[in-house]
Amino acid sequence: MIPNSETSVVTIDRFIIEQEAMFPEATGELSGILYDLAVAAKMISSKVRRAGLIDILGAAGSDNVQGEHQQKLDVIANVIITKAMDHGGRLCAMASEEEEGVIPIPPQFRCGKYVLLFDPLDGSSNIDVNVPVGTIFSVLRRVTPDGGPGTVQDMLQAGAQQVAAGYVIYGSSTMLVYTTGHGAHGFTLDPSIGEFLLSHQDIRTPNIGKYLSVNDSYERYWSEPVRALMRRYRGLDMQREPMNVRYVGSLVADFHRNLLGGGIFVYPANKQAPSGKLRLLYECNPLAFICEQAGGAATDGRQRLLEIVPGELHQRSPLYIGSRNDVEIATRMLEADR
Ligand code: P6P
Repeated sequence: MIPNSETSVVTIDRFIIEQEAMFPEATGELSGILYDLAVAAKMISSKVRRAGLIDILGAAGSDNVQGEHQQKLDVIANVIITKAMDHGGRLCAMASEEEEGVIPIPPQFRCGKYVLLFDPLDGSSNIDVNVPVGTIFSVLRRVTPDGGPGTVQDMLQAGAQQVAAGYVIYGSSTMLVYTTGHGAHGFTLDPSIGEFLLSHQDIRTPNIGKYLSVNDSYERYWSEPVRALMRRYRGLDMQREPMNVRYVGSLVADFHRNLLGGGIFVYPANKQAPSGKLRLLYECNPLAFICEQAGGAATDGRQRLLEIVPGELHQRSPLYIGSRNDVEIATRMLEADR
């Protein structure tokens, strides 16, 4: 446990260095990726915090009073991450929810041994109504030979192969939560000094949740086992106490509340979306890695989510993620759906 008192605040840089020191074989490349992501997160946070002023400065797609062309914040966030990460020599390729194909490392920069997949600003449609939004990222070790450019083959790995994963939530405060497989740790941005400070070391999520996060406007499209499962979570089949329903329609915000307070986020398959809505590689997998590191669990309703071998970059997956006991109920009750 790294001491964290008023006199010895732990910055994310210090934490990363001290975690790396625990692994003599570490080369520092993964640490460098995390540093650079923390810088990108601060830059995006600064843009998101000013979003409310966009009407004064000019809405996305228009020119503002200074005649500057306004871009959508998720496009801006995508550029920020891509430019922050493309020159460090640690990545051989990237992939983004905002871009169809693999994002190559510019030829003037060295290719490294990792690939980065990310959703630069998930839930961005909520920005206009001041609901928290988030960035989600996943890091994999390349599987193609070191040295050359990375390919989509480096991306299409099961989530269990992730070497790091994390998210940033731009809420009442900006928090970065990440794991490298040695616990899940949260850092809160102190805007007065521009530093992420350790605030939630070794997060543990309660085994039994308080909260149920689901958009039940899709109920008529769900299978009967899914409907039965939701009745169980709501206590309607008298098998358990009802869970409190909390759903803001922003994945990172709903996931983060449930991670800290205990609960389950559910986005089932439905007749309109047979694979669900959420993206496996850069939404479901990174959150599942963090959730398992915090003692929780994640499934697509059929198997452990991190064992799914993806077939395409933007593949979707049903998602049941959160408190272990609540996910196990889903696994049991959805067997009939197999
Ligand atoms: P629905 C936001 O668009 C998002 O991708 C996630 O952040 C969120 O959890 C989900 O979609 C909400 O989807 O169908 O409930 O509006």
